Amino acid sequence: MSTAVLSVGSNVGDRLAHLQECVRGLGPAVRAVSPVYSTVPWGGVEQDDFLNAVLLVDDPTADAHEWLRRAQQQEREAQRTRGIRWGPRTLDVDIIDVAGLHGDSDDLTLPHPRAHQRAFVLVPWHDVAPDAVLPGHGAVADLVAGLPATERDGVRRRDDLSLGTP
Ligand code: A4P
Ligand code: MG
Repeated sequence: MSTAVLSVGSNVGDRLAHLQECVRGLGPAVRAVSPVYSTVPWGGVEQDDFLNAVLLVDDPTADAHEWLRRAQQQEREAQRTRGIRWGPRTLDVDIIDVAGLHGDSDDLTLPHPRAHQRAFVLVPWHDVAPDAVLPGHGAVADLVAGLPATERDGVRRRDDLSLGTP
């Protein structure tokens, strides 16, 4: 239960710095970082484009709720405020998968219930883990291939930006 997939996103302030700071804050648990993508906002709220990436993290001492705690700690450190659902934010850290677990509690649903629909999650995840599987939905490669063109075209890889190597 120690390996997790995190989606990180920002569309307020210095977006790249927020993502870089999050990687730094998660420390040695970060095992791989995807390329950075510029992404059209998902969810119908009019707002600026996001930068998104996916992180693979591993820590044998961390269970699923510990990943949520660490994710929310990074959001707090980015002065994230909780306003409109799916609205603008300095940093969003979502837990996409924790070691293939299925689970639903008051504050954590695994795998992330909207990940299978989101190019901003699937495309960078596929870059960093081409053989990955999203529990209940199948191979990430197949999910990427099956994305509607409008969704797929909403994410653009930014090779000029980087979160560094762990
Ligand atoms: N929660 C339950 N399961 C999880 C999980 N697997 N990972 C709970 C993270 N959190 C989970 O989240 C609400 C509550 O969900 C948390 O208290 C946590 O206990 P929130 O971050 O307070 O609110 P939110 O993020 O506005 O709502 P929600 O529904 O989590 O939104 P999402 O799904 O995080 O979407 N468009 C682009 N292009 N890129 C983005 O990164 N992000 C969002 C946010 C919308 N549109 C986007 C992007
Ligand atoms: Mg969230």
